[in-house]
Amino acid sequence: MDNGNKKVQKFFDITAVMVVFMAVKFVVYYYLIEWSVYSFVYTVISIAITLGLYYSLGNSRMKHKKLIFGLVYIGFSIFMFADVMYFNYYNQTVSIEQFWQLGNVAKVPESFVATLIPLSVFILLDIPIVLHKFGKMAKECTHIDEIKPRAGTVRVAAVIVLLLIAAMNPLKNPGIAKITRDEFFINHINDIIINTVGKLANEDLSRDEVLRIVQANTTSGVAHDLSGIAKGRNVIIIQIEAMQNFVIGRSYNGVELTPNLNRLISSESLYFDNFYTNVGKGNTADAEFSMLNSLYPGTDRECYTLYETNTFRGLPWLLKKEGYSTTAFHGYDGSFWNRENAYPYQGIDEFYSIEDLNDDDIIGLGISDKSVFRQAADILEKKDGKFFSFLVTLTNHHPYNMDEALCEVPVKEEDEGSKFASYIQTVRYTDDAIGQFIEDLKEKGLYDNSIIVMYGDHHGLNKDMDDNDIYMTRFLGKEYRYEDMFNIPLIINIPRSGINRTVSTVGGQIDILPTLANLLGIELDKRYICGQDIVNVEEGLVAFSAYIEDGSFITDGAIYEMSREQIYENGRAWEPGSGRELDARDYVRYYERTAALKEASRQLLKQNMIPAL
Ligand code: GP9
Ligand code: MN
Repeated sequence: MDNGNKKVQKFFDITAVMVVFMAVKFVVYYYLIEWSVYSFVYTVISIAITLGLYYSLGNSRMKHKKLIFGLVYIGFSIFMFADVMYFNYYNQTVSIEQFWQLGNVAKVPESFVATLIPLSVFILLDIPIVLHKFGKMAKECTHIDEIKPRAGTVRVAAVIVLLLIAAMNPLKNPGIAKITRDEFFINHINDIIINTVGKLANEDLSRDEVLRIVQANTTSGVAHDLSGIAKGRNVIIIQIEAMQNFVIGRSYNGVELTPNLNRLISSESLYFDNFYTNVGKGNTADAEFSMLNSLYPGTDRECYTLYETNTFRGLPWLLKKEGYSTTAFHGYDGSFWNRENAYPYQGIDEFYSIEDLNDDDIIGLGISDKSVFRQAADILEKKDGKFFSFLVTLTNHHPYNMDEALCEVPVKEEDEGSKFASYIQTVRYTDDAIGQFIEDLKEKGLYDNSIIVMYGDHHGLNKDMDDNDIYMTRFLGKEYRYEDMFNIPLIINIPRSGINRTVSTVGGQIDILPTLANLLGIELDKRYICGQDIVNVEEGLVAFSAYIEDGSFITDGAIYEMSREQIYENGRAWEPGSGRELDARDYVRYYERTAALKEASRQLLKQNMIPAL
């Protein structure tokens, strides 16, 4: 070994050097999942726990201790890496409940790469140094006969017991609650406890209790404005991938971003400008599920998988009863989000996915919106009788890469290379596709006798990613906040109705079914409906489940963000738009209502309590 190499090795043999690398690992971790004044404390605790394991295992007589420590160290480092990526996307760390998402990540590789953060490499950089040092220590220790048998095992067990007590926080100390939420080890142990033992201990509510909760927390008014106005019409629902409301009615560099949607809004339509996404971790699938059933999605994963074979009485079932045929179209794999298995139980009889359609034009993940719409119009033309048709668009999907020849918006120099610039191109493309679809419907004589519902599924530009806040704040001329990120358009186009109205009551995907049922003049059993008819209700309310802490919500004139440690008083409320701080205590009743409705939705689904129609 030459001198230089020896020097390098000696340098890495210094314990202080190893600890510095460990410190960098944790500082980078806490920095990437939101640095706060407490992060120093968390860093110290995390290093202490790591060193506790390092020394107690290293100085033990345990067999295969090098292998065990190596696996544990590499394992939790990878977990930390996953945490920061997940946080970058969802604003939350990974729960064991989310392991299922690994499979989906592989199916959207472009989005995965776009979510990587270069700085996070420091979370993995210390691994060879720590393992090398551990190997040396372990080797030296095996020759020491003085180590008491089982002494190391007892120390390892002591570290684990201490961690368990901190994670369970039996005295409900608010300081420890914060640590439980944010310190890497304690947070994940706490998560494992909640999702295993905690769930087993959760009590089920009786059917009567659940139905009482639903009725007590939804305000089903007596007004029936616009009732039956679209009775008997074909129902066409277009769920638009990642369509946010800020593009509506706006131009960029002299180009209108959504000319076709704007034209629809100013013709015979209801336009809801205070409409918000209520998706959980199941993103697109949650938006669909909530719209179809007027239930809150779970916070953990998509209901299409969790409750695939439950009985439902959502929109397709209601319409089937009225003699409608039910068809869905989506230009990606039928298996994604478990659609192909779940749709029959949702009452959707025919599903055209990429396997069934002509994949003549691919953009991003799958068939382009224009091609899917064209093929859908041809299929719908051949339908006998009234139809329900559900189209889920795809081209405007993160990371919004599209052939330059298709990009119609000239980008300003200051926005070049940004996600924002790519996003407005695919938005404009999808808008164009919708315009073409409307023309096709007219040409085929299907337009006049239809009601066409269009809404976004969730945000496209996460305010905490890709410097979106900078570009968006410049575009909006005001700070880009949650109320902008979660704000999606809902447009209900009713040709020949003479109706043109903007509704500003707060609503979400959860409210589409009751709102539409009123317009279609269909009777609903409100006991199984967690949303409300936002044409007729006096006060809107939508609970958020993802990208912001669970427990957050929006109502008319106020948005509330729950604290990370899930303590209502520690959260904050403000006025949407102006950002003016409000007193959160004035809104606690809305929090209670949303919590009750989420629990009712969960119980209805978990216990499969919804009877078939
Ligand atoms: C995939 C598409 C996208 O089929 O619906 O899902 P998302 O990644 O937006 O949840
Ligand atoms: Mn989506």
